[in-house]
Amino acid sequence: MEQTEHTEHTEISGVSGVSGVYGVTELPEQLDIDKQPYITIGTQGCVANGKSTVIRAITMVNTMVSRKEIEKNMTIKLGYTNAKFYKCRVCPKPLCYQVNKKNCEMCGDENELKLHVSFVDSPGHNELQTTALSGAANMDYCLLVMAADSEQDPETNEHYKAIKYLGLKDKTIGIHNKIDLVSKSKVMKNYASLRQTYDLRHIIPLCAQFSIGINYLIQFIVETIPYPINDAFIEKINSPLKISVLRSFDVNKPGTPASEIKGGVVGGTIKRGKLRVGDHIKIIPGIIQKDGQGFKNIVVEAIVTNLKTDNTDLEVAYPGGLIGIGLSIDASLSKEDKLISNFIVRVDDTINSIFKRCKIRYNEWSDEFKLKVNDKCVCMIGSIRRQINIISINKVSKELTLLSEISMAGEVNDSIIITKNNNIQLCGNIIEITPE
Ligand SMILES: Nc1nc2c(ncn2[C@@H]2O[C@H](COP(=O)(O)OP(=O)(O)OP(=O)(O)O)[C@@H](O)[C@H]2O)c(=O)[nH]1
Ligand SMILES: [Mg+2]
Ligand SMILES: [Zn+2]
Repeated sequence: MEQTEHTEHTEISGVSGVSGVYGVTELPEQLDIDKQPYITIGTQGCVANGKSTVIRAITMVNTMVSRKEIEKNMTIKLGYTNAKFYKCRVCPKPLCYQVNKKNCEMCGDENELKLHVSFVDSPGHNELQTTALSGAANMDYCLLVMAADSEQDPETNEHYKAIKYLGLKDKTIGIHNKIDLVSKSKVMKNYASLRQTYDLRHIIPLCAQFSIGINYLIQFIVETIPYPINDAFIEKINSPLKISVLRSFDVNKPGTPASEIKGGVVGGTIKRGKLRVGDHIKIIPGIIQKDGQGFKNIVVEAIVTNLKTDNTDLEVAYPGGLIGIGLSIDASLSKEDKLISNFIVRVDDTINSIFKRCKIRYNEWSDEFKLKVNDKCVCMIGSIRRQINIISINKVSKELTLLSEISMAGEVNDSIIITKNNNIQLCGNIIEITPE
């Protein structure tokens, strides 16, 4: 990466250099689905349609953990939980499929582990749409949750658009939730209209609140999602490291003695590559600070001190789910999600750049888009969210140039989403970067 007058690096002392493990080609037999989930399933859908309730019904875990979320009974931040899907070799379907049960609940036999997934629970509220989009951009499969009692659902339409533009339509399971709230004939009518509105392969009826139909959903998940370790996955993990930072924390409780204070922790999803304890990484574009009239970014370098998925310690982490990454940085840098809106790459990465201006090629233009030159919009590259100005639009070549006041990071081919007033305008890929 080019260092410019606006780009500084924080220094960390005692760094002994890059651990010499890169370039090692991972073999499939080194991967163990028991240790880490290699699949991420996200939820999408309008506020209060029951996304968190569906995840709770499957996993018995409440993904809403912050006080504000509990008080308001709504998801505000991305929620995470891992789940292991087992199958009893003896018992009949669908009850043979059980979540987080090593031994069969019915016959006591040892279950067979079929899938290990990480659920990402997105908020549905319109104002939190970019949070939902950063969840959507990191999922392999999606549960689009619709509610049987709501006729008009413009927000779910937005989420459906996101799924479509992100190329996840055929990896989405529609869930027709809250069927307990309306009559059977209304459910059927509503189902027919969902079929008209959404071009999804599967829409499954459910009452998540009382777990009615949940066994069938669990069976469906196990039987339709393929085993994750395949050639494409091996290629992905043997590519250069890139992580989307989705959360960041200070895990020290007030009053922790100085000798026990831990460094900063980020929650990230590995998009490609692998990360080991001891690796030397950089966080780009880094910390943003006001600088006179404008802003400057400070790239943060660090050593990985520990890795976790849920509560399991890992020596090496691969794509899938949210990985808790302990870093050799001051925890005040990462408190309260301060490091969201960044990528993590190897310290010597040269593929990604830091920039304010780029050109993108978008996938499709719809007449409902209201984008014009000089419009102020929001763009998302991974979890990086920026206010941008549209500099030019060429509808013939489907190219658009944008400029942000604050540095972004990424590489050619990264996917990008542009929204205006919380409506998705278009999705595309970066084709040209003007580095700082
Ligand atoms: N009757 C009924 N209520 C349900 C069902 N599923 C969820 N609910 C209720 O609907 C409300 C919203 O559920 P949540 O799971 O929080 O919805 P959400 O989609 O996660 O909401 P946000 O995260 O805020 O977008 C809660 O009060 C649930 O108890 C269902 O199948 N039937
Ligand atoms: Mg929720
Ligand atoms: Zn059994």
